[in-house]
Amino acid sequence: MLQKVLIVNRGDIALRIIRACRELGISTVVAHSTVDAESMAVRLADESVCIGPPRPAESYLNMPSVMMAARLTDADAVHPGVGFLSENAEFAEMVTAHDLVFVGPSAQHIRQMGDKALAKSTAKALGIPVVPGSDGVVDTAEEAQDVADGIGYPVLIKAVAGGGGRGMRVVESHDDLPQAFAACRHEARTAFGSDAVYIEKYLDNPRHVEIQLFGDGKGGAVHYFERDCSVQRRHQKLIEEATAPGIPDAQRLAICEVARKAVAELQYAGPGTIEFLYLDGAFYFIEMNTRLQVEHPISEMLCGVDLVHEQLRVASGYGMSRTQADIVPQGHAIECRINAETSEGFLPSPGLITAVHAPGGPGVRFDGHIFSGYKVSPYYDSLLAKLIVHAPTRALAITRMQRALEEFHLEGVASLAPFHQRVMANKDFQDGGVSINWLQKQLDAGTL
Ligand code: MV4
Repeated sequence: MLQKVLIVNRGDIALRIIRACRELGISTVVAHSTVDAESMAVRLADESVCIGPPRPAESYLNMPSVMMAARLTDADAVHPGVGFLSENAEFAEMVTAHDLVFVGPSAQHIRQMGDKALAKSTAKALGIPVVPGSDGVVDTAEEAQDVADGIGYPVLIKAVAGGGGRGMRVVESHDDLPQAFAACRHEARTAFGSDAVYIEKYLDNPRHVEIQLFGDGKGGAVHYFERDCSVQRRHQKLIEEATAPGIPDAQRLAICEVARKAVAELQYAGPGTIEFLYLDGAFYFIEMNTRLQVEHPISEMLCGVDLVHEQLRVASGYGMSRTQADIVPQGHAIECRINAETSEGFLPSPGLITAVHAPGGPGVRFDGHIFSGYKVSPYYDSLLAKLIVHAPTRALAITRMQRALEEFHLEGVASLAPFHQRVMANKDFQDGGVSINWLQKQLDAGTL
């Protein structure tokens, strides 16, 4: 087993990794910025090392500083967590070049999936259904018009280096295309340093359904079923659930199996997520994330697994603890992301937390890093805690989430808890299967 892991992250995910390491007897070092010196992760880790000032570019994204921290503390592995350096192929390479274990997939797989056009062609070649569109990158507006005329409007121009909602443009007609094409390329060049784009049919009002996968790096892979992450605002997921409601079991299982086979074929190592849009009864691949995701706990609760244990096992060369037959989904799990934002208007609410009480009881998991005296910093994302519930049925999971949200108590900063209560009580949400535009429509209409 690995002996000492350097955790290059903060907040609840740093705690999540510390907890898994503790249970496996692995020592932990948390690399932190100056403002995070008093964090719960620093308190709970065996060691800590400051890697720079608050701004992420100077600390959590500062590769030389991180490598120095690994060397100084004699770590034998680096865990990037979620966000920050977790999908940076250059960093994964650097870690490996220094004879340290990168707890994650190979740099090659990170790079392959980071190029969204290459990810799509790879997925297609592996038998995964994709959105109709260009065969890879499109170089000229004329070529783009030919593709778009063929698939029909509206179409979406997407940056190869984009993802997570950045670098996309909808085009309604043949005549609108050249201007949008030029603008999208320009934006992509400015934002990502690459103006490569590709074209897809624009899917109107789909659901976002993603599959949790896990590979052993040697051609073995399992899936941990799917999550529905459609309740989002401006590309920020707010509520996720597993499994996806209202999709026939046979169809869910079939797409999970296609995705599992693809990841096995790739000899992919560690956790990964294949994202789909689901519209009119069909799945369409959009992206693959080559990291642990924020919402991984709902799959853990559904399947009774610890995905970070699995990650550390595979990184240590022990292989996965289960085969597909060992993975049995039970009941239903829901996660609410409790951000330090107002529940009316989603305005950031930094400041000092003066009191907090975490919910508990059967089927409730609170993955948070907050405590009384914690200062919510404006430098980082505003996630205070993930509240996850598990229950035998979806209806009981909603009731349990309502009960847990009632127990949650916070003073000093605003949170999304009241917003989540409104969603849990909403008829559309309770019916299940809302689309990615549902939340914004409700907010615009003042019906939530
Ligand atoms: C799309 C789409 C509609 N049609 N692709 C946004 C983030 C990136 N992961 C892909 N995204 C989308 N791709 C086609 N062909 C709509 C979105 C999209 C979206 C997807 C998932 C979750 C939330 C979203 C919000 C707006 C747009």
